Amino acid sequence: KFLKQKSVGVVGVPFSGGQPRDGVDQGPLKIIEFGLLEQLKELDWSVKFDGHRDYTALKPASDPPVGKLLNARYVSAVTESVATAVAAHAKEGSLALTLGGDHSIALGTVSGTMSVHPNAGLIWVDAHADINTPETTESGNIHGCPVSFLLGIAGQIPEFSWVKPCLSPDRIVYIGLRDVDAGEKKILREHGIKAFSMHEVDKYGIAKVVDMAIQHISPNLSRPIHLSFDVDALDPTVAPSTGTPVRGGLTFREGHYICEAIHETGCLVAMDLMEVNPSLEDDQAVFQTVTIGCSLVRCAMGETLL
Ligand code: NNH
Ligand code: MN
Ligand code: MN
Ligand code: MN
Repeated sequence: KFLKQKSVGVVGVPFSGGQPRDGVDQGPLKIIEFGLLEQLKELDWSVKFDGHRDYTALKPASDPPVGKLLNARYVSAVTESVATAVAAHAKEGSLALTLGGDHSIALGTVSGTMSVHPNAGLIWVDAHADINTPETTESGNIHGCPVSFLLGIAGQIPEFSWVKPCLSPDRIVYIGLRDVDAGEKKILREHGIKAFSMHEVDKYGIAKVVDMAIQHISPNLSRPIHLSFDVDALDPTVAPSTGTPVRGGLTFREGHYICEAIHETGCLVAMDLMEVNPSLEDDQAVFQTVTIGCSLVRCAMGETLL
């Protein structure tokens, strides 16, 4: 409906600077090695992949903390480049699929999507709200902050001058939250941001939750949808290889149901798959996490059970 053709532009972002654990930069490599691009071709998508990006040249020689923010210059440079790549795919009328990497990358993906689809709605599937501001962040890890930058509530940070507020509080909805910092709870409340935590998933069931989430950000399917999926939204028993696992997460089927239902809207214009870290846990855990990552993407892009 909002795409010009059944074509997907894949952006592989081997970047881990938004958080402290190495290895998450190997996520995109593993996912593509696993065969995701061929799998999407099987689903009749025309696939454009310009290779894994190399961001080493963007790494500043020195990147001292900006207030509490860690690696601010590096994160800013990489996410700006991601925004350009995502916007280019969106401009061509293709779906933009970004493979991370840590979730700070969404600063770039959502900016890129909104530059072409300015009224798009954002569905953020995550254990965490990632809405800390440079003031509220306890960790200084920018992967916990991208949403506040997108909303324009992060204040002016000269290092991030390229970021334009492109999201309004009524165009984002969360699913899967269960580890939200005190400062983030306050922000969610003050801005009236719609969030379905695991409590609501238990209470209403995933089908009703996804229905309400979609209706909130794309009433009557009137707006394009950007899906930002952090694998830590899933329970650690189904997606163990991620930097900040939190128990009590989405089941295998709940994760897939979200993607299937979003596909059915016909409104999906961009998807992020973030925080797959193949250096954490054993081989079996990595296999499980990469496998589920690929199958979530396939479901969002039209794979059905029957
Ligand atoms: N809220 C914490 C922070 O800001 C944790 C964020 N970690 C994530 N987010 N993995 O998805 O540092
Ligand atoms: Mn996240
Ligand atoms: Mn998370
Ligand atoms: Mn946490």
